[in-house]
Amino acid sequence: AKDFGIEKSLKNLGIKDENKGTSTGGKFFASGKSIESYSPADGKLIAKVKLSGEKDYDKVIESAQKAFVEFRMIPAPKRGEIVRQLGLKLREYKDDLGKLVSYEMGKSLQEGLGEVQEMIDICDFAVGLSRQLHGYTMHSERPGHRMYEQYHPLGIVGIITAFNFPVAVWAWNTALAWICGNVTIWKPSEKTPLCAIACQNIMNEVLKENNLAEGISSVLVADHEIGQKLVDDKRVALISFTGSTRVGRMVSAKVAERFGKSILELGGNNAIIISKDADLDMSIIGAVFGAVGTAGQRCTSTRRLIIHESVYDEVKNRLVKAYGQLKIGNPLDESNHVGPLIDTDAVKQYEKAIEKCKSEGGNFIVEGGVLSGKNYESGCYVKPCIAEVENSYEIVQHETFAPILYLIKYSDLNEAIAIQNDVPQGLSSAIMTQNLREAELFLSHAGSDCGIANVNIGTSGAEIGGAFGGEKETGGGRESGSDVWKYYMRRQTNTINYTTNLPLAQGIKFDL
Ligand code: UN1
Repeated sequence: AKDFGIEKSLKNLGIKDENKGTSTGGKFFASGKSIESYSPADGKLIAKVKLSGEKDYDKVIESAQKAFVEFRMIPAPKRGEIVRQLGLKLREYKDDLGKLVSYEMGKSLQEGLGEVQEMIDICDFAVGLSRQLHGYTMHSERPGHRMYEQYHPLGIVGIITAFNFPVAVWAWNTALAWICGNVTIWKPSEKTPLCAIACQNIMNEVLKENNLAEGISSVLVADHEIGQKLVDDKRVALISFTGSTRVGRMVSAKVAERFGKSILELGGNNAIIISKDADLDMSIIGAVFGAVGTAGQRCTSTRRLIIHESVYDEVKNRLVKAYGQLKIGNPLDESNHVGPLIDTDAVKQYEKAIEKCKSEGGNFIVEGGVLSGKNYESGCYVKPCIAEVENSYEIVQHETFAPILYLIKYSDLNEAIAIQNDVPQGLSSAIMTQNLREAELFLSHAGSDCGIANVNIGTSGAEIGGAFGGEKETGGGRESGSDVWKYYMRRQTNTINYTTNLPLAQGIKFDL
């Protein structure tokens, strides 16, 4: 038996022992092979899923194409109403879905619930936005002419997501895509298939209650070959991809080759600068949560601390003490701070990174290690660890999805900013300081080169209202808030002549 009431939540979410991985909004179907989803929390089998096969793929695309023709004609605020209803349903299912996220992915229950909250928030945001898909109007250089700009739906949006935010990233994309008049096809991570089926079940209820066509919201729980098909498919106007830089590089090239659009959310290598003028109590909490939250498996996780020499020893000692207090265990048990990694492959990556760090000269002040024995039967629990390093180490330049925190010392803020920027990735960054000059320099064009730059908060836990994403090898994409909706639409400039003359622009004369 599974603990923490998970059986009941699975039932409420429509997860059976054996599930099928494809849906276009109605019944689930699948013709591919079967996979099993195990919980990294207790190592138990949660359920089986039959994957989508090639012919399921074709069916999904055809159904999406058909649905788009209808869906784009539904007024945007009416599409917003559908998203509003999804937000209401998510409120109803929040506890169950948060619990499933925690159980299947391994993040703490608090973070699982937080993830569902992000889904609810983006729905609310999108509802308001559905009446604000504004374009500019501008003055024409020709008399009796009017110019304006409008945004039209793109078509099919393909959403490929990672295991670490198994539900929220789908919602960031779908909520915007739908109000913009697109239809969506989701290929979730194979590591968290049940979270995807649960989301689709919830959306299917909304679609059914509104008598909406199949094909508006589809899911393909499938292997990477089907993912590749989606990326290569000319009928898919936009690919929103969240995952590693390695895979993102291929996705980016493939989509560009066919002149498709892409939104890339790839790796991060996020640092907090802890200045001589930092509030150290806040800094420690921010750093520890950033490094060990979600067991270091957020793309926004804090991987590096760049600490001023005058406070270095104190920060170091306080971190060692804080890490000594961390409770590692079942993420559904709210007395634990740190849950498991997603699977034993991730554990191997963690071990390899520690070894590599040591071989490059890293000095571990909090040792890592894999936990075993009672309560750690899944083999996925590891100890968060801390190493003193040089920023130039190969392993420090690389994103390891695990709770390994690197400490680097600095003496001058410009040097700290240079260190913070001197990695291939550019997602999130932060400075802890009470000094206005330092904060402003960090945020200036001579400061952080990341898509996210914070003052006196950590690197993770971005709110949905802002644009989320990063520069350099993070891929340059933006998701969720602000004016990100524009990525999900095609832009059109319109010029209308309401006179009886036909003057040409640029003063060109052309008489017959
Ligand atoms: C991710 O890790 O892919 O900023 C997304 C955060 C979350 C999103 C992380 N709101 O930490």
